[in-house]
Amino acid sequence: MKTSRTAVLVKPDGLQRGLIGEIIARFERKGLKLIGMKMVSLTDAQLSEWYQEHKAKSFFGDLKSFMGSMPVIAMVWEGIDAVPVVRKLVGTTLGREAEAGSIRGDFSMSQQYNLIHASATSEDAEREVEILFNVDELFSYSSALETVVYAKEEMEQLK
Ligand code: 3AN
Repeated sequence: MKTSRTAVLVKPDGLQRGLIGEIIARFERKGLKLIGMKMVSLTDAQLSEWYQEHKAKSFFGDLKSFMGSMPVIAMVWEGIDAVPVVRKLVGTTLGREAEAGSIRGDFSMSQQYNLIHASATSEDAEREVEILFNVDELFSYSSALETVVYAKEEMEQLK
């Protein structure tokens, strides 16, 4: 168990489909803590860095132009094991096959238009948070919900 933070983007299709509130609500209800959020237009340079692992893929150019075509909602969520917890809530890449109950499983039919990005590993999360946010755009505060979301010994992990 490890307290961690993870980067999330509501992609242009999520914005167009009016799913920002739905997506945020799912993370809130799970018990994750929002520590940063903004609307941002990602530059080509930011997207090249963001998707560096897909540089050689055939869809790289399309993916970048799609992601840069309109603003996205960038967020950072925090909690114990936040990276795998958020990935599970998001669901697998291909929306048609994603588990019912997950965000993609409930709302996406596509491989590219899959509504949302979530960091795959803690290392990715740290890199992605750095691409998106300045230090003064991330907030540390105690959440009133923490004492009912986590048991006492789990709370130790949050310190
Ligand atoms: P995930 O977002 O589930 O981690 P990745 O890292 O494999 O998925 O892919 C990053 C993004 O690239 C996906 N969210 C999706 O928008 C896009 N993508 C992945 N595979 C394809 C594909 N075969 N064709 C078009 N776009 C794709």
